[in-house]
Amino acid sequence: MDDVRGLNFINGEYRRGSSGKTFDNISPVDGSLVGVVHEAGASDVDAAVRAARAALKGPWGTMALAERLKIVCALVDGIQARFDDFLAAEVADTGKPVSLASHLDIPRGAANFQIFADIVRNHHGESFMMPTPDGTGAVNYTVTRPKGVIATICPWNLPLLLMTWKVGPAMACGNTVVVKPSEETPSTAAMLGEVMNSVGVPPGVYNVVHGFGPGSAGEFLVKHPGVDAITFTGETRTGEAIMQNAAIGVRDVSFELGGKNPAIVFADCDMDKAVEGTMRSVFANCGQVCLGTERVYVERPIFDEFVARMKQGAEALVCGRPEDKSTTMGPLISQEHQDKVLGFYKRAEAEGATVVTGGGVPDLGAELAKGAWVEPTIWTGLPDDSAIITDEIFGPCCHIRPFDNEDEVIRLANDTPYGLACSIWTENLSRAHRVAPQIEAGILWVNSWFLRDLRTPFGGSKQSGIGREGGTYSLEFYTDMSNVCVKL
Ligand code: NAD
Ligand code: 6OD
Repeated sequence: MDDVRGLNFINGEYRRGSSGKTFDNISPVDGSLVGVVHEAGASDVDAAVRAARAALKGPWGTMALAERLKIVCALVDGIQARFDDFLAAEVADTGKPVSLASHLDIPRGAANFQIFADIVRNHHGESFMMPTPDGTGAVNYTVTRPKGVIATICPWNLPLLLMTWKVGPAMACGNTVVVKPSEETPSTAAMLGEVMNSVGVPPGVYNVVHGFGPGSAGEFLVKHPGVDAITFTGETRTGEAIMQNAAIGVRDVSFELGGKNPAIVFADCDMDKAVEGTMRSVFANCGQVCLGTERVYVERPIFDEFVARMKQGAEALVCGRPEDKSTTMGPLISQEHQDKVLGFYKRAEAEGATVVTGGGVPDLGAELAKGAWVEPTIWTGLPDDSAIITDEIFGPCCHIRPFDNEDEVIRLANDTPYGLACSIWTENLSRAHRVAPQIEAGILWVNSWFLRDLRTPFGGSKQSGIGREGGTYSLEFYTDMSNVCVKL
């Protein structure tokens, strides 16, 4: 029997791909083989979409809301019951420290089902009474129905978490899904099929097709006319390609895309909190968090101290095997991504950056030599138009630049085509409330980073996304709404 982590999951059953092709899932820790993945062909994608459509009409579509939400909540227990399996699979695919995945990826991957079940259970429509010329009046009320078959295209940085962030609300709202996990991290999406079956999710509600983007499962899926809407997390350029296909048939999209997020550190910050928070926002998950900071602006009087403390923090990070308790930073996702990040490291030096720390590949011994390791890196001294300041790197690195006043730093923070997130560090509440609304980003944190209340709107401005998900904002995307107007 093949390992389910490398199999497609269609209509409640695991199967190899009709393409007849496989690809290797390689560990970014040491280059070893994690498993073999069966690439879905166009006919698999077609079968998955057809199964999803049939389930919409069948038991899932006709099930009472309370029963549906009971099943969605059971997924939380189902994942928790196999916590160690999900943890091991996520860690094997990504190389991230067990300490991180056990606190973030798997618990949030499960919790996403609970929060949206609760939100759907408590959600109510709107009603409006209106006068009419004849004096009898009319009443309007809204009704919702599932949007249909949702294509869910996922990235590799927080695989289970970012997948269930979309599948959770989609299923709670009564939709069916076809998931295309990243080719780098196929395992937990595939394993979730077993949990779906075990808690009684009807066949066809949740489907998984493996493969790549162009010319493969990703493109086949977003082009499929049986897909009603597309929810995607990934790079902005990929979003552009998907949107072109979504235009055929005028399908709705929800996009969570790339960023080049700033952090703003005012001289009146609590220095310990600002350093601790910025260390996390720059280096957590080896810098592979869409919300992560790559541009740090520090008010001049505290610039030198802040840079020195960040250097000290970065040099204290420990790269190593995920299971080692001392490990605080894992590898990048792949050697391809390592090449990209190291390209930026070289470019920074060529452009005359001061390398405060890092800039290369750590020597972790022969065993890890084939892993995708890079050093945590900090630069200063680059011009504002350097590619290091303008382009998303998605690695454990940042550039730190001094500023002199609020207007200047607001202009610098907004000087980007992206607009995902920003952290502002200040103990002056008036300043926090004054500056935050002026930053053109969807998610603004004051004296914190990645502090998530799942009821709040989440998403990016400008080229960082389209739409917002989270809380009732997810329901806007995953449901179709009608107004019923009754003349009295
Ligand atoms: P990516 O865009 O390369 O790939 C994402 C997914 O899209 C993968 O499953 C891939 O196979 C698929 N894909 C690629 N081309 C496609 C096509 N033409 N049609 C259909 N599917 C296609 O992104 P990635 O490298 O996996 O993830 C890193 C990127 O994701 C970064 O830019 C990061 O900022 C972004 N991201 C954003 C958020 C957010 O919430 N805004 C969250 C996580 C990651
Ligand atoms: O916390 C979330 O809900 C979320 N979507 C996080 C995204 C992180 C990006 O890497």
